[in-house]
Amino acid sequence: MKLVIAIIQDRDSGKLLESLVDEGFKATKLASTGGFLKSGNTTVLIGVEDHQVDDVVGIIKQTCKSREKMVTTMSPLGGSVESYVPYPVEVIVGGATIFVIDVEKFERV
Ligand code: 2BA
Repeated sequence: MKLVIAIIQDRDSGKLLESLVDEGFKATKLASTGGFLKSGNTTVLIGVEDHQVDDVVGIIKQTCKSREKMVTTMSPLGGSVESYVPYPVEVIVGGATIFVIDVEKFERV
């Protein structure tokens, strides 16, 4: 058995969960926060049989879109570390960041 962990954008979570449930997969949604942007994202846990991993990854690819986000960062003014000016930087946020890990034991009691 495998555990698929997908970190996705909040706005894709409804569609992904709906598609997973429609296809008969069980999933858990967790509220999470990205370390870089420090803004909310969604982590979805999906426990599946080994042969189902590609199907789940396919559903994630179909439902989660990458988008550009503007981040305001601080830059030293004229090389001086005492004065900083804010400037916008564009980052592309996935799609999805997907980890697939082996499950040693699975039980439902
Ligand atoms: P964040 O850490 O908030 O990162 C959001 C986006 O900012 C990233 O999108 C990437 O485009 C950019 N970024 C992240 N760290 C950066 C850095 N040190 N320098 C420059 N740009 C940087 P994604 O790569 O699509 O990641 C989306 C979210 O997935 C991340 O949100 C984080 O919550 C998670 N994630 C990505 N890679 C991970 C990893 N190796 N381990 C754990 N979580 C990860």
